[in-house]
Amino acid sequence: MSQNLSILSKARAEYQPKLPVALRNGPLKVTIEKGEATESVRDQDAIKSLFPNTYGAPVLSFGESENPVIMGNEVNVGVVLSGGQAPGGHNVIAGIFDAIKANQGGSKLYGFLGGPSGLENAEYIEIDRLLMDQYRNTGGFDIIGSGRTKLETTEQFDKCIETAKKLKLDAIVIIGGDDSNTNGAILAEYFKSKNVSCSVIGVPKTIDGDLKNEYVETSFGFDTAVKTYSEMIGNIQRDANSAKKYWHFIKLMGRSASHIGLEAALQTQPNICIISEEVKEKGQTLGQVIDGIADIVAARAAAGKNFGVALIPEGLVEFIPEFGVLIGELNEALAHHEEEIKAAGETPEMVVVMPKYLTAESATLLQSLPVSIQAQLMLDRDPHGNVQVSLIETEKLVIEMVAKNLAARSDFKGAFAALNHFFGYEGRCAAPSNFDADYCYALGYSAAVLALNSMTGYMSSVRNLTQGIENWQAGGIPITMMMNIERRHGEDKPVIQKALVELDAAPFKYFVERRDQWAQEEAYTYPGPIQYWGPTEVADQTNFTIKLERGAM
Ligand code: FBP
Repeated sequence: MSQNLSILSKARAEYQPKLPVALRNGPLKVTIEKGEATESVRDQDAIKSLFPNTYGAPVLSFGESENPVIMGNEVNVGVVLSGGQAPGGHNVIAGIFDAIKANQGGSKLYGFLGGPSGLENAEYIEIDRLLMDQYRNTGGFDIIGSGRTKLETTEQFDKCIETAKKLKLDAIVIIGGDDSNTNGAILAEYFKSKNVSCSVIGVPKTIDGDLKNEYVETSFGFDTAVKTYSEMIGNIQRDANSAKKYWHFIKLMGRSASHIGLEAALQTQPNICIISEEVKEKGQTLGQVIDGIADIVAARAAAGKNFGVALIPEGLVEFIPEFGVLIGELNEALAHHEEEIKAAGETPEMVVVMPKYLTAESATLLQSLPVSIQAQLMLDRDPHGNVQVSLIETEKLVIEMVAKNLAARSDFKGAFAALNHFFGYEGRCAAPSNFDADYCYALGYSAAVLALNSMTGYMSSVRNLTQGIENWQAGGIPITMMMNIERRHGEDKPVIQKALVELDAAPFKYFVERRDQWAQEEAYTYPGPIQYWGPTEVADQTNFTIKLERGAM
């Protein structure tokens, strides 16, 4: 396996990620300080009963050790990449690789192919130095691939045990989002209950930025992805402000939470940015959201400005209460009356049949939508027959509805020429920023230290991220500590709490204080491309979200 290296990749391969002080002398010269026994964030009794072997473990903090270096034992570690790509994944693997090789040159790192199914079905490669060196500081997950198989059944767990035994694994590192880390914790508990002496350790990954809490300051990949989108948004803003003839509606990835949209807004200061969590909190209807956008378009037009930039989060429609009801009713109708609805033919004919299975409110909402969106809602189904919300072209929906809204205003005398964009895949595999390159390498290195010390059910953690790398604090957080019970697919499940945008937290407040000014003025900022070399205040910058959340600006 080899990859074609660009000039940047070749030069970047030379970059040596920086490590927190405690890890700089190698994995053998690390002390582990154990905190108090921990509790889950909520539902303590229920979580404790589900995790009798791993619940309550202490938070671990790594420190520098004065001990002389004695060669450690050889270990075998397996690594799996789970879910959507996020910049820096290769550096997590490099961190694990370098740490276990520094511990003992004969240690082996296995990479499971194509995500969790590779672990389940024992499809793997050994990652050697030659292979590893080609992927250092590069974006993507292509060294071993990723996948979205969920490891959640006893049968799957038993197959993982077979894999662990076959490869004599001391540890499995699961690099994933909230669901994958939840399942990692369940796997750790299962291994313990079966006396399988293989640790399971998680690493927080997702560009969406929704896997974070008091101990996990950010998920890796968010920084790079948002900087990439912000560069593109800045470029579009400059074009809009030069040509002065288009409105650009840009949908930004982020399946559920609006962290990406909010951070991109803080970096670029657009005229409009919708935050799904705010829409939900205010109980806004789609009509009200559209009205608010149209008001800004109209006010700018009145000032002679028929142009602007609006950011729309990918998950918006799911946060609009009436839309959630409509989607639920559509799923029900299609599940119970599929034949009749299908027999009616495709939209617009379907639209005539469907409403009789909907409440009056949902029928009205459906019929108010552009026909293309009605088709997406009724025809694009996932393998379980449900509406595929992530495929709804929200940016086009918004444009059509704003145009209709403006056309109905007798006092609107401006022009509304709108273009749509969707930024998502453009950022998920970008070459990691220095922040993500360093953070990921440190997360991987810490995961290896946890593995070498037989710690299981932990998430690798690096904290104090806004304080300069010399102050970064590496360690491990028990995954059960982040859990609560939530209703999923009709069942109560232990899950890691998803972190949505908090409306009383500093990043959102910062945005709210400025957005009215940004709406009417061209306060645009143009962040430009990620800088990999140069002054530290340029090349090693983190992002607004983490700085505001941590009180660092
Ligand atoms: P993860 O939660 O697995 O990190 O993936 C996040 C994400 O990038 C979302 O932002 C997006 O909605 C989704 O993946 C798209 O996934 P896919 O590429 O599988 O369609």
